[in-house]
Amino acid sequence: MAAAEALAAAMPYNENKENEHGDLATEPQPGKTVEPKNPSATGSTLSESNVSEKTRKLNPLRADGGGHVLTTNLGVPLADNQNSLKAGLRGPTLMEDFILREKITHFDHERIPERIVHARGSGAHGFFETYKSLKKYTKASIFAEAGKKTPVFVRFSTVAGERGSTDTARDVRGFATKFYTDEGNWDLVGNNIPIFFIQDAMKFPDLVHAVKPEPHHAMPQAASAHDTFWDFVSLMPESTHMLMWVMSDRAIPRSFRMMQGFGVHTFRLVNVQGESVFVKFHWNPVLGTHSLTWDEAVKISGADSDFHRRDLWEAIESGNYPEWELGMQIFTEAQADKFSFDVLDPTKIVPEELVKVMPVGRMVLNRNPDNFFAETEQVAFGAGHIVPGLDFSNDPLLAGRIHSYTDTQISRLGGPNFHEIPINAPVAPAHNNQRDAMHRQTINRGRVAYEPNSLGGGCPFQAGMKGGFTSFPDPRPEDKVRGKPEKFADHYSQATLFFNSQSAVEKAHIIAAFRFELTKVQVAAIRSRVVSMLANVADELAQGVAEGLGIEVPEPMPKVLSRTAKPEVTTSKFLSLLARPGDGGIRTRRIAILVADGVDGEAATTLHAGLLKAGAVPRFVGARLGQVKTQQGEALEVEVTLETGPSVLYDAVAVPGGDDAVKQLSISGHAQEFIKDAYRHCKPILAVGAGDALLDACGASQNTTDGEADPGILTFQEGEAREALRAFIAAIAKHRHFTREVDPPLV
Ligand code: HDE
Repeated sequence: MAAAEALAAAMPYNENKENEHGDLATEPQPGKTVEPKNPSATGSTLSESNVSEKTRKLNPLRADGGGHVLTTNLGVPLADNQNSLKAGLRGPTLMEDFILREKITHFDHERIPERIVHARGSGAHGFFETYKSLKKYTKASIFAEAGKKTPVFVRFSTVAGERGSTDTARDVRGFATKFYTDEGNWDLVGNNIPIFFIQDAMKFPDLVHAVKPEPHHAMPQAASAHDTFWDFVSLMPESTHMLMWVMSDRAIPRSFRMMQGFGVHTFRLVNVQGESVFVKFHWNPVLGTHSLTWDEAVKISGADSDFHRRDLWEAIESGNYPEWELGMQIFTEAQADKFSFDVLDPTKIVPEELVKVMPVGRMVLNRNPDNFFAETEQVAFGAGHIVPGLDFSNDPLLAGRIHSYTDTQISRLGGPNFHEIPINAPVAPAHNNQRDAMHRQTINRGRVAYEPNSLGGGCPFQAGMKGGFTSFPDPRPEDKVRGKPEKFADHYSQATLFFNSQSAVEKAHIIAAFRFELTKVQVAAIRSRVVSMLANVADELAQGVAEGLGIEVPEPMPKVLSRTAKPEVTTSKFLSLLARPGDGGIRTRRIAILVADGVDGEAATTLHAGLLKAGAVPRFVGARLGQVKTQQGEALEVEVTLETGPSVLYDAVAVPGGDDAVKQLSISGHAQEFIKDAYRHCKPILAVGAGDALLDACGASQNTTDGEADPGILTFQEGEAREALRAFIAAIAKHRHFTREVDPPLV
């Protein structure tokens, strides 16, 4: 089904949709009730720990309410769900009303603590498919053979904002994937930026306290543009490289579907012989990496603070399943020892020129959660959730994470049994002697809850070195110390590499982002300290930011190392967003077609149909809902209003022409704003016939820019809608047309 048709159908909940996913439909579905395994098949009888069938029938984990009468939580049918029990119609409500009390008590406790970081997120189900066997490197069953499919659940998030905060804040995005492998759950809890602010877990609470709303007045929400954040990072030069990424357009993605993901740390792969190599994980989106502009991101926050959540949901509902390729950078310890940087330092990348990214599989997200709370909110990722064939490196940031995630789930999800919540439960059967605790679901049978035992036939028993998880020995006898290796102290080489690898437009955006953030910082000394840090990265950067703040570039911040190892590469083409355009299509791009009475209906419908056919989501946008009459005398249904669907919610805009329509639009403040914003945000703008006049009225026509012609402003004569459509599609596929960018922006 074409994207827009599906979206237009408003997508009611489809009970059968699990069956649309081909092969996976027959496989265990995380979050779904899994039928209990046959106890004899697991070799265990007395210690069988799955929920018994009887319990499941009595207490179904999934409830849809269809065809049933209302009951209390204990199954008592309700005669009246409208009125509390009163002594007389105008009398007091009685304590005796156990039905009201149960309902209100449950409601009072509906909220659970939000995540301390990454509170705001959106999730989806899907699968991962391995391209070819990686047995040479790892015994992980997920990578054992070509074509092997593993169910996944992914949660994307922002870091700093609270649960209800806006989606388009400038922030790192979480990209956490839970693989339900047949040897247990593996969580790749990554971000959309390949490095991090700090090098050691010891500093994480400080970083988070600094970036979160300031504690005295709880402001600002979901923003790093405030004093405490910049105070902290300017005293932590190791954050310089990460600041480059966070001030780049990476931190304002167009869509979760259009951003990369990274495991950040160096991990290990371990094969059946016990040999190990290092690995870095990369997710690359098929649609390419695309970003918003800052002005647009700010305005989207007002127009639709669920912008990314809605985008992900609608894409999946309309059958446009987001897809990423998983890549691995694999290298040996001996290679790593020769690098100019330390691979255990999470503030460093391994440049792709140095170690290629090898594609190993693809991930497709093809099912929205049935219930946000039960799945997306209760999903519990853990950096310590790994499976045989994978292992940790000694990255000191990773070490802290291995501890932190389980610990945080205990208070967030109310105890240590969070693994029993359907979204967290493995599809691989779990057997052990852990028992009891808050909210225990499993009814363990038998009297044996210890190992070794003879009374339970010795079950469950150790899998042994071959089948079980074993840690790579990594022999490195050294003294216990609190300290860091010397290469960790090179805080600037890779920040410079990143900046120098950006296009001119991206550099300008980074400078503008620093300017914006630091302008909001109240203490001048902090602003100046940040610029002194940037002076160690690139003159152009420090100069640009200083100018924006109205100060001189201060002395560069003293460096810890006077000499650093010569970097292997000084620019990397892989670091520019523009180098990752994706497959060049316009699928799921949202296109506004502005209409009013008298619109050229032929042009409008030709554009609408053509865009729909190309997989985009066109919308007739008008002053109010209802119909407009075309110049040909036909009726055209307005789908969205200028008021509820401003330009920032679209990727491109077309003005189909028709004298009367253009006259009306030209005097509408909303329509003018629409075009001006599309122009300011460098989006493709098409005018057919008289439509050109609206562009002129908004200062958005071709000749308002100096120099180069703007390939994103397209004008065609009346009757040329087909030619216009072709050119428009090509321009949309380019995403943005930055040749027109001027700073400060047009008013
Ligand atoms: Fe996290 N992080 N983190 N983090 N993190 C959490 O776990 C933590 C770090 C990341 O969608 C928490 O369940 C420490 C790096 C994601 O549910 C918590 C350190 C990276 C998510 C926690 C880090 C991440 C979290 C909060 C430094 C990228 C959201 C709630 C030592 C590789 C997962 C929770 C989701 C969430 C701790 C640093 C990614 C508190 C201690 C580096 C994507 O446990």
